[in-house]
Amino acid sequence: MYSQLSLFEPDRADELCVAGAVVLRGLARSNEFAILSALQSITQAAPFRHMVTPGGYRMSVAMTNCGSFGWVTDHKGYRYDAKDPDSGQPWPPMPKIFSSLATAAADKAGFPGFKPDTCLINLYKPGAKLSLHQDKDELDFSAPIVSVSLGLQATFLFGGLRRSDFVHKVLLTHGDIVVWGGPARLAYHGIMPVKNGEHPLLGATRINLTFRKAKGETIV
Ligand SMILES: O=C(O)CCC(=O)C(=O)O
Ligand SMILES: [Mn+2]
Repeated sequence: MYSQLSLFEPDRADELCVAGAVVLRGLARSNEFAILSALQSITQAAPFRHMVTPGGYRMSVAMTNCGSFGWVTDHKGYRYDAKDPDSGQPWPPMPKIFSSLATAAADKAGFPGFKPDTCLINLYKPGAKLSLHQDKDELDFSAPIVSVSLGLQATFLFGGLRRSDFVHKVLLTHGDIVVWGGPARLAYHGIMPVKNGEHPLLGATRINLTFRKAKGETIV
């Protein structure tokens, strides 16, 4: 199970072990073209947008979603919604290539049978960041989070269950997948401001796909 796996590769001095969290280096690379092509269809139907936090702050990360639900934020709060508030339409369905990858990654990390019902898609331009936070708007914390990095590299911050806990820094590059669940499911995490750069496929852009189970089985 998850406790046998470590988040951070043991041969890298800056990367330490956290129970319940794993980095699967480069796992998404072999499907990169299929993933990017599926992403293009999603963003044609549900374009990236900068959402606003309940406190009125415009997020530097642009977001969209696919799947049965989408994570949204506005002045009313953070929540999952079956419809894209910009179009009033359901979010684009989750492509099979996405759900299969998420299930395979979770399985490899020791969380068999993961079936995400939502994928939050984050787009970072240089300078964009995500402050330390917990993923806690889901009803089901027994399912892990599967987080796929594409394009420009970024420093991932991974702490503990309290905001004040020690924070590990992990460099994530194109194709890396981080999975966290079990004792790490509610760990604080974030992304440091993305540095300028040019990725061969994505240019000056980092994309992150965050797969989650937003709703409990009974109400899906
Ligand atoms: O971009 C990432 O790697 C992390 C994204 C994240 O934590 C989130 O969307 O909640
Ligand atoms: Mn998160």
